[in-house]
Amino acid sequence: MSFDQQILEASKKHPRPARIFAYGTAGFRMKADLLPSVVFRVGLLAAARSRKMNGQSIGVMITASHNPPEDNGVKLVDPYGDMLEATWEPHATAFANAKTDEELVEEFNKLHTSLKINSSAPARVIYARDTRASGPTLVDCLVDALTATNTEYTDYKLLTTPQLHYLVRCTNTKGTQYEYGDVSETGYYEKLSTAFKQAMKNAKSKGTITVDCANGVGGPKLRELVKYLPSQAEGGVDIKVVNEDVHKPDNLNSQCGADFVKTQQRAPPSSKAAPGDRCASLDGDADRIVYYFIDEDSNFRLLDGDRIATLAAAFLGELGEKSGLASKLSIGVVQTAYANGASTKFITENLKLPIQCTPTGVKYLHHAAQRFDIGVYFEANGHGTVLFSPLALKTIATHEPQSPSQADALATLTAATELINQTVGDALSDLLLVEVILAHKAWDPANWLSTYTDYPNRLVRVEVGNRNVFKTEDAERRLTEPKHAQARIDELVGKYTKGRSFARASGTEDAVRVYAEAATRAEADDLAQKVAGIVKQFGGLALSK
Ligand code: NG1
Ligand code: ZN
Repeated sequence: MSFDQQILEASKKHPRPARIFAYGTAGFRMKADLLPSVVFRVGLLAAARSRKMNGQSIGVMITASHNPPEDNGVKLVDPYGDMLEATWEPHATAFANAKTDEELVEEFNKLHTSLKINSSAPARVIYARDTRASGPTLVDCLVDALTATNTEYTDYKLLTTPQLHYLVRCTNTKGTQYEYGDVSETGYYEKLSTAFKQAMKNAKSKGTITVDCANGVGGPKLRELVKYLPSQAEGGVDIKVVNEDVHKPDNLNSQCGADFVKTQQRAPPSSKAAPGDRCASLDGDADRIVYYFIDEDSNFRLLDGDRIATLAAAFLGELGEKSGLASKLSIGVVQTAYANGASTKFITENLKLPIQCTPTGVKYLHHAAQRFDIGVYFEANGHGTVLFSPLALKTIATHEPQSPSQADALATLTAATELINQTVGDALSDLLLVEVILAHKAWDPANWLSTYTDYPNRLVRVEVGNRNVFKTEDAERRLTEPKHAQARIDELVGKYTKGRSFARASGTEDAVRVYAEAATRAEADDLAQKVAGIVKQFGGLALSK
């Protein structure tokens, strides 16, 4: 079967702007007005991917996460709910960059031939979007591609990114022994709330939390989830939802949200939190979360992805021991070079758990985490989850507890496997997990913070002539190119007590990021500035060649 004519006709409606596109760590993301052709072409690829995967449903999420309101983006979700397989990313890039409608059809057919995709096979796509004003127009572009390729589709309208990942997995596992949950948004709330209630059964304290939803899709979705959750009086938690205005598009991620809080190291100006109040912020599509509070001396204290990782790893380790499963389940933590060195030290020396460092981008962390029985992965910015291997799930499900206390711990561990989103980092699921852990430990945020002290650090964004000249190795911790740049950084770092610094090209912005840690804040700032100076010099040199 040939779709040539249908694709040609439809593609004419979505002319490609003169620009080079690349499917990166976050799919395609840019100013929304540049995206119609990209989304149309991603739709074509989704259809091909579904056909290649025997008609399993592929997810398409239209979102630009924590970016400003005028941006948008699109990314694909593979049948098991994880991110698009890396070998397909270049196909997405090739589709997006095809110069003419004819060339696009050629790329489409070339892919079918080279991968032996049967174009008569059924194709299925499910999709959703965040609250951006450009979303509906981009959905129309997607639908044009799905129609042109005779693809069956379901429009889930507004969802958080992790909700779509959940639905993709549910859709494709329905009726199998791996069924993940009911194929509906309600199914998502039911799965999380049932697990939360179970996990809270043996908790020591109950709490209250204020959640800033970045004025994004997380707002209405968290409000919905709350309806399913027990309140503090009912043995659960009181969740106060703030920054949930999705009707004024300009408010999205503006002066609030996880990215604002993490990068500015302060609470949203609108926050009314009193000292000690537990607060959290989601990002625009609710796949990131960070916690924070104001301490007794009125200082802002951040509990970021590293903190959630250490909290979760410690708790799951304890549950493993208490339930008599410690020897049967290996726990590991996956971080990137941006993880604070103090968290890495704490995990190695106090929790005595293995750590793996991967390049930036959740797909790398996710894959690395799959190698452990229980793999905890978080980026410092708050994106992460915990993966349980099929063997770990079986071990937990078949374990016979030897005492009532083992039974209690096992019940909580079992609930955790249901509560934690297995497809992707999920701010709502992570929120409930942290609340469960704090309730079990009877901890306030200050107790949580006191587990270790972060090393002072600074992240700087450096604009250079050409960021692509910066090549790295060792999970992005060292530069291999430009030549001599790393030697200059090493020389500098050696002069600082507890100094650590690295530079890498951003995958999502036209810039190089420099990270530095040192014994004091002043030294960390100074080191970051000096390394940024080196980067500027080499970035400029490379351009002038
Ligand atoms: P880049 O721009 O490649 O540094 C940023 C974040 C990543 C990840 C992606 C996707 C930092 C330092 N980098 O990547 O962690 O979240 O965006 O959104 O936070
Ligand atoms: Zn996000």
